[in-house]
Amino acid sequence: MITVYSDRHLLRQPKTELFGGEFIAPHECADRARFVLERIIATKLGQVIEPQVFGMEPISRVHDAGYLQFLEHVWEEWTAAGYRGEAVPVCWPARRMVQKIPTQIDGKIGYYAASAETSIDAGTWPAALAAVDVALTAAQHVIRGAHGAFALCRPPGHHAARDLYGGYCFLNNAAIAAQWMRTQGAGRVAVLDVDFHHGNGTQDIFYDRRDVLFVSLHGDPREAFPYFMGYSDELGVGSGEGYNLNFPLPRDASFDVWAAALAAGLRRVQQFAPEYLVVSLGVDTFERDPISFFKLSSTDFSSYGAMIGRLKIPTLFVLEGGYAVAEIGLNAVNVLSAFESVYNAAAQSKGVPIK
Ligand code: OKP
Ligand code: ZN
Repeated sequence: MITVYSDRHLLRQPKTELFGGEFIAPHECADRARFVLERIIATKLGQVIEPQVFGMEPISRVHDAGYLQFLEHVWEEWTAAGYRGEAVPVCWPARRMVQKIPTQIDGKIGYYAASAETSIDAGTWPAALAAVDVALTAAQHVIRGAHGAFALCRPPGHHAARDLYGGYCFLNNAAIAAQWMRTQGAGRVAVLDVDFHHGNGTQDIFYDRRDVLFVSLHGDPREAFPYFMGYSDELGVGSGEGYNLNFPLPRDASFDVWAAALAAGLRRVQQFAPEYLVVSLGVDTFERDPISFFKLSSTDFSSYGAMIGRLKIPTLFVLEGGYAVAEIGLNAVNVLSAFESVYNAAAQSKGVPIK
């Protein structure tokens, strides 16, 4: 399987993450990508290529124009205000307050932030743009006939809504790629989110649409970030009703419980019969992840990679979370290689040529 990777993720190296009332070293760090890349090379998963540049057009089909302007200029406005630390919001348009966009940067950042752990610095915007190019380049490989492709991108994207950043995310790489597949002519695209956290951004973007199915398995929002979305009664709205499917799972969920939810989600994907599948591949479901509470072992990642491969739907994998840095490469590549060997075996048995 081809991996798309860019060194430009190195531009995203925030110094701080607000956690438990302290500014700590961010969980979402550059070593994550480095370890995944090293594992891909060590296991000879396949070629690693650089992204092409796609520009703003595919991004503006998913995100709000004012939001994109904000992200592009927040750092210069923050420093122009005389602040010396990284950009962090401290107030929000909470319940019963007015949803107008302030002109001052503290007001603006509060308007566009969903949470405060995600510090912004000078390199954040160019790194987020490069991550989108990684996802779109990998999507292009799938459109051109690859069974699978892997977008090794960071910062991650699935918490980024049309006009909200947070949860370490700014631009929704997976959603932009799914929309781009539609723009390129695919009738239906499914997004399967297996990150530990609910993909609230992706749900928000496609909530009123029936052309993009969204399925997410995640920690119960009563107990886990993003807390305010991801319940099972969120089914979509308008013509999108029935095209959003959430599987919130409890703290003690074993792999059997998790895999049963995945099987149910995959049945819905099969019934939807998309041309392409986009997997938001967070590996923070791992038993030793420092911020999550599922209990998957490294071999469980192979098991579920095979389950996805059995669908035989051309699939774009987009990296999301995973914070047990030493094992992130093992776990991510276990999904990809099991997917690939099962897909190829299924293709052979049907006499379909292997790409
Ligand atoms: C990003 B991704 C809870 C703080 C919340 C944010 C987690 C962002 C996860 N104490 N931390 O989905 O992996
Ligand atoms: Zn996550």
